[in-house]
Amino acid sequence: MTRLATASLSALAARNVSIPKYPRDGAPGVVHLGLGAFHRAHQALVYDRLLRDGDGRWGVFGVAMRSTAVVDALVPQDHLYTVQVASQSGVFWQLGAAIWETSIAAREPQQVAAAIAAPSTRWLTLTVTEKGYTPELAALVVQGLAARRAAGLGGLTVASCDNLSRNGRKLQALCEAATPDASLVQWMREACTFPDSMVDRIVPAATPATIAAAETALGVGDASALATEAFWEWVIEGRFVDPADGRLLAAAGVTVVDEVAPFEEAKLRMLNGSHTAMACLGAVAGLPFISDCVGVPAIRAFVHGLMTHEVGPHVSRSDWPAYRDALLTRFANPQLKHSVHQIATDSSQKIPQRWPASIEGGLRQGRMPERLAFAAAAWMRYLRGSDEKGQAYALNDPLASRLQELARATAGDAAATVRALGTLPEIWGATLPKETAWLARVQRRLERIDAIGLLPALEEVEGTA
Ligand code: CS2
Repeated sequence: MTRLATASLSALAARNVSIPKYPRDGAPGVVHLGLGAFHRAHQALVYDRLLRDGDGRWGVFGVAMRSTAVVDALVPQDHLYTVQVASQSGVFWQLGAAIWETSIAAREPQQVAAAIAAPSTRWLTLTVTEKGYTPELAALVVQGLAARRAAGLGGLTVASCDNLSRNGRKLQALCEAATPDASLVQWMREACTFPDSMVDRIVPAATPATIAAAETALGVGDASALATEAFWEWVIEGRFVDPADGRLLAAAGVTVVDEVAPFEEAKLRMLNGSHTAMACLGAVAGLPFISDCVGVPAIRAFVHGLMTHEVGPHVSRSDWPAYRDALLTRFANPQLKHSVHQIATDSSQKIPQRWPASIEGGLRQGRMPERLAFAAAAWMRYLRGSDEKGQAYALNDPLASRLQELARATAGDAAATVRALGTLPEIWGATLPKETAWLARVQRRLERIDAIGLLPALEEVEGTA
């Protein structure tokens, strides 16, 4: 099988894949940190669109933070890859050509800093996951920015695109804390911008099945092939070093706004909050994919009820009922093999962004968030590391060993589990560990899950909520 590369592009053209005509050997204008599936199927395709429109400044220097796998697959393919886009109206394949150079931060930090400091670079975007916002990350960014300043170059638009609320502000604060040099901090404030942004597209981790589908559909081997949905959204705060970029991004389909918070809040709590809930339920019940979860009527009713009664009423986006309905359709997309274990990865870092605000919102109004209590109990059951069918699975989480130890040591004693896991401030915040009625409800749900199984226990929630 011929491998996808510049030399084999005619094979793709013969299969009706649109081949970009732009040159790919110029100097990249964007450095992107976090070269995962999400970036390749989302922002890199927005940059591809800008490049196709004739603006050569959006080529990407893509940085994998640690793993070498993505770069190893892309390099022999001249950094080309294909994306299968699946919606109700059918499936089509798209070629991603915006990534021009790559590097691995853990192996070649100097190359990454040099790319940030390159004269052609105008933007720095990041998808490094919730746990990636470390002092080491900030040190790398600041090293590159400091070199720009020393060389007399302009600043960058630095856009965090992770699922964190106020992600731009957080990254800016982290960068400022990374240097003792007050004049550099001042320069970052004056010469750079750190807009908040919300990105959305469901992109499952690549699977051998997607790679096989690419071979069949396209007649070339693509070790980087990805599958995604048709929907995508990028909402960004209109603070750019070059103000003209706002208009360019808008023309490529990006939503440029004054205030990202309402979009970000609805997305984190409704989409991601439902995802994490389904991930825990599905992992415990032994349902492999999100589409399997929403295919179970009780889980679908649960997610609908969760968004309708426990999340939607506390978000500021007034069109949330339509957003909810669209999400349920997206979750049900049978083409997306979105693994519950992928989403359950790093739950300790995700839950704080996704659940507590809704729980606290309900409690403040005197309403017990029954479904979130069930989700919290399911998470505690999930941490034991094997499902109800007896299948063991690995926990992937920076706190995995501590959480699993607590979950296992207290298994069978729901009160002890909730005392151990329901009171961790790094996950639940300052308030919820003291909400005794809430903790009692989580305990009750965990008792029922253990007594009769997750799906029967779920039916009881729908009966009472
Ligand atoms: C998911 C997200 O893995 C997860 O935690 O909830 O990656 C989700 O698919 C994206 O945020 C959708 O935009």
